Amino acid sequence: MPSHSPKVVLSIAGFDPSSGAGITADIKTIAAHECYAVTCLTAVTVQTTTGVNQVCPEPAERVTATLEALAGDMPIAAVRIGMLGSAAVASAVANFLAGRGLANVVLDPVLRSSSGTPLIDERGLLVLKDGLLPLAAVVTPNIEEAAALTGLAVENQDGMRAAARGLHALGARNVVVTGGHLSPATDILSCMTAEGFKTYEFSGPQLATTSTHGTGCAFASALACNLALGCQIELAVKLAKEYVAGAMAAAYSLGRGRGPLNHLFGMGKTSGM
Ligand code: PXL
Repeated sequence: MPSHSPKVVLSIAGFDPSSGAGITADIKTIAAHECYAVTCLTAVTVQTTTGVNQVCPEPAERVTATLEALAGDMPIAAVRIGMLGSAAVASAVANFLAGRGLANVVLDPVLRSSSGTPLIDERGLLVLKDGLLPLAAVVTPNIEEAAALTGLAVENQDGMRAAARGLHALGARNVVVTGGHLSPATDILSCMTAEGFKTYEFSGPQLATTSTHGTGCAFASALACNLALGCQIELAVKLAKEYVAGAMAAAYSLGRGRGPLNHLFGMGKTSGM
């Protein structure tokens, strides 16, 4: 029996019944990193691999009560913030973080599902930008989210770098703009340091797969785990990117739409049958 306690990683996200994205997917990613997952539900969705049919935000008071109860019970080593659903829930999360000063907060600024459904309202986007961005250790927009948050056109690596600067200007300490749809698939990490901005580039092959449902959730949760485990940001991003690539490469063919990743690909044989 392991004698040490695992690092506790908190996922603040929505519920996707198909477990490709959201809190149930995050639990798998966090378990795959040998951390302990606790969760705070922000919204219930009805969705499958083919798309999102319904979005129902949770009451903000329940979000606050959940976060305060968890933080009072366990030492939280990292946080992954995903879908927020509404401005009220986004404010509840921002107030909690401002009061607690937790380390290793990874903000995945989820605006739409991969199938295009809005997962936050207009006012919520403003709270995310003004209230949450400055509290995060790292923000992980994809290209579309980076464009929506900065108002810049982001179509290539130069655009990703410019958007990262724009996000620093909004108060973000570290920014990863993920460009999984680019060829080659390139992520840009931009860090605000005492000596100025430092930029790192991570390239990998673009994987020919339709199993892309929840890649953003998996990346942000893996990054939170790596930070919780003590990695410096550059290594944490590199390992998170490798984790997502591995989970995509090992994905099973499930569902009629964009299939889920195989989050637990590192756990040996998944079927003895
Ligand atoms: O892939 C984004 C997404 C979709 N659906 C739910 C989520 C998230 C991200 O957190 O929580 C329910």
